[in-house]
Amino acid sequence: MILYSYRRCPYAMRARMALKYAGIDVEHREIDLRNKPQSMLARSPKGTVPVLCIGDVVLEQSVDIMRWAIEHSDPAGLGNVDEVIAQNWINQNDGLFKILLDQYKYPNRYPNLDQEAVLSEALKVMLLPMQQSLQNAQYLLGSKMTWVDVAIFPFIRQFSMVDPKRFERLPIPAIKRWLNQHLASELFNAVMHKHPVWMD
Ligand SMILES: N[C@@H](CCC(=O)N[C@@H](CS)C(=O)NCC(=O)O)C(=O)O
Repeated sequence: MILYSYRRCPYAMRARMALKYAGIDVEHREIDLRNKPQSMLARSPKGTVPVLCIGDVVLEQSVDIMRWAIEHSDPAGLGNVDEVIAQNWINQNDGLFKILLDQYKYPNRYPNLDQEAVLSEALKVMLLPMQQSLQNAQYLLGSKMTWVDVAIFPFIRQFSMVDPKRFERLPIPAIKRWLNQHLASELFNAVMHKHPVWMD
């Protein structure tokens, strides 16, 4: 099994965490996003990571890789979710919030946007709803961690790192608690090792 990955990509992080959690060993191929290996493009022409090749089967969406891993093995019950609620969180994160995250992270690509307005939209569409859930329960879907926490955590991490001081001042204490728990977790740290770039 081969996983094409990029260390800092939040989609690749969620896939690596799910594979690690499920105890699935893969051949890790770290890519250079500006010089993608032909062997990856031949299997997945759309050219995004993560890509998991399982024999002839190619999984080229991070959520599909997570689901596949958890179906294989789910020792702590990460897959026990209400599918509709789970999918709503993922849609909100991978849709609107990801757009705002890019706008917030790369302000020079969006010179017409006001940073404070972007931040306030991000609070409205994602961070405040998360804060609401996480102040009522330890995890996004309740008292048990699920794959949705794992899937969303890398994006909140990225958001927090754009301007850590500004993030610290945001009125979202439950998210900070949740984020710190994931940052300190064995699972996350086990998938952040550096790999040399793969050459075909
Ligand atoms: N919907 C895809 C999105 C993956 C994605 O956009 N990955 C980014 C890196 S974070 C990528 O590979 N971008 C291609 C590029 O930058 O050329 C998934 O969930 O796997």
